[in-house]
Amino acid sequence: GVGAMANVTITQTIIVKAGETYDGKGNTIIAQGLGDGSQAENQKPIFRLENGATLKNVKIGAPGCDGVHVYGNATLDNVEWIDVGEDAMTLKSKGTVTLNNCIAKNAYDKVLQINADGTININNFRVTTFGKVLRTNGSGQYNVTVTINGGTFSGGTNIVRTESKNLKVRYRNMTTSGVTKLWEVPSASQVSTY
Ligand code: DGU
Ligand code: CA
Ligand code: CA
Ligand code: CA
Repeated sequence: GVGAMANVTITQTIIVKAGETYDGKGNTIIAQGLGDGSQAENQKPIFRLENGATLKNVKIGAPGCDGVHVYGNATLDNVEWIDVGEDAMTLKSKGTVTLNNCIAKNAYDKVLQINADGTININNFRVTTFGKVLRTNGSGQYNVTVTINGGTFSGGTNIVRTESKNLKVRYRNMTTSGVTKLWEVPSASQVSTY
């Protein structure tokens, strides 16, 4: 039958292998021993998604540790970060990541950390309290296309912050409130609606 939603305690990163799907069925993952959810680097991720993996219907509770690491392509459907840790999701190697109907709350700094070339499709994302919704790593000139189709972003510094001249962002149906500067990018020409 259909079980009630529950807390699931983990002591190791959950690995979703290439092409496989992890369906959290609405449960909340509580990590032990993977990190404290602070801004300390080198915390472990809650999930590691290998190429072509899907993560869905899951809440990530505190501590958020280093969130979700993605290697290649991935889809995240209905994932909620209740209290983002060091960051929520990191693209670790080149790929296309699609986030559908996800929620992220209470990110001290970054939500989506982009450390590789990629295509990031954001559909209906709700983020409250953040530094940057999306940040590329340092001064790296990553080739990134970001598409935001539907989003509510409240209480933060930037939607995108990048030093990359090779990042483009397109957006529509986006609502923001209390965001200091939407686009912190080398050139305004990198941002457009569609
Ligand atoms: O800049 O590389 O914050 O993946 C220094 C570091 C930093 C990364 C990034 C991440 O940018 O650790 O969490
Ligand atoms: Ca970091
Ligand atoms: Ca937090
Ligand atoms: Ca991190």
